[in-house]
Amino acid sequence: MEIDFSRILKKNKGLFLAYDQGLEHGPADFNLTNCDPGYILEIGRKAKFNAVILQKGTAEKYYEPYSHDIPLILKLNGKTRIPNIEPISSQICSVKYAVKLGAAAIGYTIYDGSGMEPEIFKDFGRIQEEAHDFGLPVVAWLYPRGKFIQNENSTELMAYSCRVGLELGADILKIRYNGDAKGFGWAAKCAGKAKVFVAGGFKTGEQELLNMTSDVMNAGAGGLAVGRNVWQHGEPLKIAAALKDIIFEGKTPEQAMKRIKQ
Ligand code: FBP
Repeated sequence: MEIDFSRILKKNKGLFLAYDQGLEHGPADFNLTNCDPGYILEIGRKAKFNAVILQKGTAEKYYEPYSHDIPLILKLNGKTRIPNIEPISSQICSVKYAVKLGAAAIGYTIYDGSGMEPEIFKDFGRIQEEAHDFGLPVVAWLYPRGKFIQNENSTELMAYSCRVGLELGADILKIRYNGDAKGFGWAAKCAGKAKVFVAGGFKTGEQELLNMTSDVMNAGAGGLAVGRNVWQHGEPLKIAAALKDIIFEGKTPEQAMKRIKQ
């Protein structure tokens, strides 16, 4: 079956709003406002993100009223930051159930290089085929982690993660950017026809975020899947508009900054 990207990408590009941090990091990322999934979905709707990324539980309880306004990327696996074990993110939702919840794509975290890699790859192989049978794009978080990884931010591993994602059959690869624009260009080449998206990371300064977005877009990224830098921002709609200016309109960080200052 043909993979349908039309619900989550515009001109082959996208800006996704990530909100799975409650499980991954715990409520330490939240305050009284952004701990409410309804607040995040309102940002997603008003700022016209291309998709929101949720876990099963938040999608079940909050997504339905927004289902006509913002496409859903449902994360099928997850873990907390608590156990000190080799990284593995367990599957907690099936592709079939994701479809039932209205997902336009599914998300899956792969810790490439982890001692649990054989199990992770086996599970991913299965869900990738199931998702493609429904025509759903597969978004893979590719994070090199675990006791065998010496420097998870190396350029070599950034490119290796991209190649792993391509060869495992992911359609969109969500990786961390290490600040090396030339290396990112090589990583994007290694991803072949898979699209490379960049995670936002810890909340940084606006200028830094816009510069990063511009650098990766110029180096071949397909967009951003960002969370904290938007929903921890005092003016999430303005920061989203600035990111869209760079991703979809090719504006410079300086031009995009006007969105925030206006
Ligand atoms: P942020 O933009 O907030 O960094 O979110 C991106 C993301 O990939 C989330 O989807 C995920 O919950 C989190 O980062 C995982 O980050 P890590 O494994 O580095 O703690």
